[in-house]
Amino acid sequence: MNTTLSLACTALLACGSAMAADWDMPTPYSDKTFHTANIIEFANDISENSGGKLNITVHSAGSLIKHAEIKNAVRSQQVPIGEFFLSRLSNEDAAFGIDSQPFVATSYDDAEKLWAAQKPVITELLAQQRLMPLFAVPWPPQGLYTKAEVQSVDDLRGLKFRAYNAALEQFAIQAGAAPTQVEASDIAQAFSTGQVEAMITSPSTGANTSAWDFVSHYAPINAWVPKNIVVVNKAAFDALDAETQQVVLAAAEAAEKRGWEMSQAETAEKTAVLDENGMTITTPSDTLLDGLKAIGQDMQQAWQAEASDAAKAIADAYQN
Ligand code: PCA
Repeated sequence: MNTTLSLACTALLACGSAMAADWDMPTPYSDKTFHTANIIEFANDISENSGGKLNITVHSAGSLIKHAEIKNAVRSQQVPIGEFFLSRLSNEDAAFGIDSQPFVATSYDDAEKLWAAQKPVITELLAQQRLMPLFAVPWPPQGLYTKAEVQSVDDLRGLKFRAYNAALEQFAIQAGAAPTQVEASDIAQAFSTGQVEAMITSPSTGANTSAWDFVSHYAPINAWVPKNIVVVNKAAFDALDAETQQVVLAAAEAAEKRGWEMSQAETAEKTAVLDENGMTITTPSDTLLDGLKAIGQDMQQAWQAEASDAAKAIADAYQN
């Protein structure tokens, strides 16, 4: 060590803290959400395993940056890292939206296979924006919440329907419903003010928003298994020393594994919470499922017609 540097570093602590990085991390969903719990564990792993060289403060529920702006905030380096709902980027490239296409991947096994096909493609697309994916975790399969039992697609006609992305909006339109985009954190208010009267989401989001306060029936149609993704700005990542970079990558790998396990456990646990709170859980009829799947097929054809080569490559790899 040269003299200047050793003088500057005589107080080792001061030297260490000068090198420590503090990252703010915006996320869209509430602290009750398993994704958020998983991310807090990811952040804790990083501070511990880096010996305090990288400390991540999680700002949940859109409190620092609104969901719709998180990706661009990471891109512009307003923040170094963030989480968002992956398929919300489908307007940039259909490759980002394939996990939210109805009835393409409906189980965890399918979702895993789809993610294996999707990951290399979106890694390349995100790299063009100097973003790097760290890990992705699925929500439980998406089910239908209504104020009465739904026997067929006809029963959805005219319902004011909560949507969270373009694919769900399209699905609702084709079912004859009237969709409105509402963030997860605004669900209870949207129902209580009559803005919406039905929704498709996971048992997790249903239970976390006390869905029994505004709907009575839940049908696990398991229509798709969408993911959240955590991305980091490449410049922020590159500014870390090699050892800390390894700590981040290892924590990300552990978070992806833990997150998928948490998600699977949530499916049964949160469906039981809906039941315990008096909701009627119905097995969807064949008539209902056939009707919904027919909409899914139409949407898939439209998706294929407009998809980029990158997006089509995912579909091909997934189907083979
Ligand atoms: N919950 C989030 C996304 C998918 C899900 O299960 C939501 O409803 O907004």
